Amino acid sequence: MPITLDKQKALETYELMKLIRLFEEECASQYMRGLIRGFLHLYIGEEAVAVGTISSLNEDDYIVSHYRDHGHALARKLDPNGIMAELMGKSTGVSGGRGGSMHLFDVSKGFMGGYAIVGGQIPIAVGLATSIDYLSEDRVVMCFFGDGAVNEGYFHEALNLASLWKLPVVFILENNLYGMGSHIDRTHATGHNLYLSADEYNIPATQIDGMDVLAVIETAQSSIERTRSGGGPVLIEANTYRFVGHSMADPGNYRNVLEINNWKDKDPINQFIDYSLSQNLFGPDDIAVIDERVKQVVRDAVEFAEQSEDPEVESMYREIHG
Ligand SMILES: Cc1ncc(C[n+]2csc(CCOP(=O)(O)OP(=O)(O)O)c2C)c(N)n1
Ligand SMILES: [Mg+2]
Repeated sequence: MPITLDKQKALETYELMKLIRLFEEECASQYMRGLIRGFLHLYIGEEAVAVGTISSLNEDDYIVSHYRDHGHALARKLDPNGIMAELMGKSTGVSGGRGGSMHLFDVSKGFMGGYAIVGGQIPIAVGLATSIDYLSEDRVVMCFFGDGAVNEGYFHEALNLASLWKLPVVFILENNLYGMGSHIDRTHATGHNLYLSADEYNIPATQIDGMDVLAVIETAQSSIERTRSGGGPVLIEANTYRFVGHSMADPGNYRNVLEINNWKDKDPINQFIDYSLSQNLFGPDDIAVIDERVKQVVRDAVEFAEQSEDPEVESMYREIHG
């Protein structure tokens, strides 16, 4: 029996996914204008994973993400103005303009960072979970990583410890089939069912359709519940796809149009609209209102970021820990 949403939850789910999509399309434009510089990894196509999982957390739970972190930050309701300002390197950015796209951070939202080292965030998540355990807090840590991270040694070290110490971590493996230009057939010995790696460490793991936000919500809710009630870590492998290149610098020649179009047919936002309309959860008028509101949020974010000041040169060495 699939999960059912009430109207308010359905509208919120749609709005967050649409916000991520439009915000990131705008990021691509601002990158082309030269106002966002450096690396820019977009999450377009993967929105259902961030929204379905993060909207199922409590406000004081922790989140640790990777460099493809804008979607997670927006789903966690970090201020879109502060995110855009961070992308443009402004002092009003969520990390003071010194982190950029890959290092969004907001402790007040339990958003403990995007990290650029593939899989480097996984031991950090386990460290946070150790602190929760030590302090006997009622929190969980949600840790996002890609298929590429499964091949890193510290993924295995971290899962081993998390399981041994029954730590409250919900691992979210975003399997978008590629690590940069390499398909998982060329990088992983099995090429599929990556979630089975968790078996080795006695961690319950599930594989889900990451393009179906309802499936994501359903599995996220039960997995979070299990971990929160002392059941130890869990792992969810969400099968998904990025509709765009690895980063803005990637022309994507390693994928063919047919494959991309097949995945675009499963667009998580379109699928959710079709479902919601067919179930009378909301109507075209609701969609029009939300779309207009989201466009305004994105416009405001760009204006805020453009008008913000660059960080002071003196701030360069502030908050650096060696
Ligand atoms: C330890 C390490 N090795 C290599 C890189 C270079 N690198 C950056 S992103 C990336 C691909 C990672 O792919 P995946 O984990 O599947 O995440 P996705 O980009 O698909 O979301 C690589 C190899 C890095 N940042 N860190
Ligand atoms: Mg990947």
